[in-house]
Amino acid sequence: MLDTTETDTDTDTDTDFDGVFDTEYQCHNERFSLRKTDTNRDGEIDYIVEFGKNGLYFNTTIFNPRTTRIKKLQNYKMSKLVSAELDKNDDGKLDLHVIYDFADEEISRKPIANN
Ligand SMILES: [Ca+2]
Ligand SMILES: [Ca+2]
Repeated sequence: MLDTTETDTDTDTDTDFDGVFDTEYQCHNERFSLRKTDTNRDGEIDYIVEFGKNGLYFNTTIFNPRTTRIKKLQNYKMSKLVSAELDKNDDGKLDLHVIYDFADEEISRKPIANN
């Protein structure tokens, strides 16, 4: 049965007022669920933030603006960065897993096996 209380809205925002929409917000049940940004204004989304139910950062995905492939995936707990996966050699495959402590210091980094 369809829950009619669910709402989804999209909002396009021109954050630097240059007349071009660069940021898109997606709302679910009147809270932000996703924010997509074209940080270098080339028309391609290169920065995506996903918000958790509490409205805090859940994870961010950063794309390499040059290759438009995924560059970095960051995972948050209560808006605190806890871990990340990175593509160090720009081949479009995440190859390094990093874990951070409470001070955003790296406490471990280990390679991700690519196949
Ligand atoms: Ca871009
Ligand atoms: Ca790689």
